[in-house]
Amino acid sequence: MSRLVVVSNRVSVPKAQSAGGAQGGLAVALLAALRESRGIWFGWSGEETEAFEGKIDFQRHDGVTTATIDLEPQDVEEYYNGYANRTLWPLFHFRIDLTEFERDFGKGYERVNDRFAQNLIPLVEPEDLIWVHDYHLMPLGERLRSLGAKNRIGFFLHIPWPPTSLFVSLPYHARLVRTMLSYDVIGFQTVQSLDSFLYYCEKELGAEVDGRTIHFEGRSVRADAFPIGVDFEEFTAFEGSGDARQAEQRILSSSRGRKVIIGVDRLDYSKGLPERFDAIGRFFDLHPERTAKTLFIQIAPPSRQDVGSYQEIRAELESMAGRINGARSEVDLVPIRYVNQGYPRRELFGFYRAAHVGLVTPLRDGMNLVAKEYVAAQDGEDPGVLVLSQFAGAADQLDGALSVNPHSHESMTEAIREALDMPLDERVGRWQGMIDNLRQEDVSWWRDRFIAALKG
Ligand code: ADQ
Repeated sequence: MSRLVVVSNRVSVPKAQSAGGAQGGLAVALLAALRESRGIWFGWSGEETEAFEGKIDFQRHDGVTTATIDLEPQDVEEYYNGYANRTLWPLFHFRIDLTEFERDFGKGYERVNDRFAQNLIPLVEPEDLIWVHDYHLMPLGERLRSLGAKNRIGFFLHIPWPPTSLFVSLPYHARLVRTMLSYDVIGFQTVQSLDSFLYYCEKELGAEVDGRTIHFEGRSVRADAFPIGVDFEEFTAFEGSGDARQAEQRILSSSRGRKVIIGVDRLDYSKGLPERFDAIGRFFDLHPERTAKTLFIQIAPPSRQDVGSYQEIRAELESMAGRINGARSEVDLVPIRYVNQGYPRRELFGFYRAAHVGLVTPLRDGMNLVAKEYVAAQDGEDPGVLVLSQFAGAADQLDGALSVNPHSHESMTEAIREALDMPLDERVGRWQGMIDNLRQEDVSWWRDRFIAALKG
């Protein structure tokens, strides 16, 4: 069996059993595959060092080796806060207004990809399968090839691939995509992203595209859609846990009979939070009699606090939540609870289960696992309703959700009303259609399909 080498910006170090449930489904799935193949997970430690001197920190847990390097402050600023999070992230989420094009960011990005390749290559054996993750590391395959790697190397993009008309605003866009054609397999979350990529390769690069195979300068690359799923077994097993039940009870008892609408997101402008808050405010304006009967809980831990646009959206949401509550609260009633902290996954399970409506309304999202987790956490005898943005990758699979356009407050307020009023038989019917998909197309299905493609 070939060994698997996973490469991502950050590495998830396997946790001791007692901390189980704190790790995300993606990490759990990748660690399982790494364990089976006695593989390596390589990436940035998340730490900074004044001068990088080639030190790799190796740790071994439970059959998996993690290998991490520190980055210099300039690398973190240019590669991570810069090119990854101020250039590629906004552009790939269709936010050209927030996209910053700085020459130094691009240089830092290439430098760190070089550094990853130089430090990884001595660890790679000839038969290893190498699986590179996400937008931080798009050129890594080409860097590894230039250092002599002949291995099968695959790349999976967790975020959307933008339409060509947007993508070409990136300086050196062709250079970036040409590096990607050093991979053997390139995976996207959705067919829409796949099609945008194939279109770019054909029209802008002049590659020959034959179905899902790209022929370019003597190489053949397979591109395909591999929608990521949740770790269904692990997540639904939380049903029996005391922590999940306690979390559910915390919401049920504190909401005192009100119907609960929940949002759970990293605090990020792609998640459509101001639009969601605005829709909630308008919903209360349209239906004032429901203010005392409805509670909106938004859980949104801050992320990427070193980037200005993230500080701005945080301030914007605080003031929106304050305004909406200020105008509608009573001494014993607050319509919005806005919480800036993350919770362990088993507690999230309980929160999802207590909520009558899951409001997942990103303006753009590669997949969105919260939508899938919300459905997986429901009680099949009395399930809640998922309200889902048409612009989340998950919308392709979750056809039992109420689909909304997050830019339209009419679409959002109407879906919220419909979800709150939906009769039991319709809720059950919609949920059943989705739960089978979540069980079958789970995170192991996603991983196994990608690895099968990578084996060729
Ligand atoms: P993210 O943008 O981080 O990921 P998402 O898929 O919604 O987005 O969430 C990933 C995980 O974070 C979920 O398992 C969720 O439970 C957890 N999470 C989110 N908010 C949380 C909170 N408030 N507290 C605790 N946990 C929270 C990127 C892409 C997505 C894609 C994933 C996986 O942007 O589109 O679905 O990768 O490929």
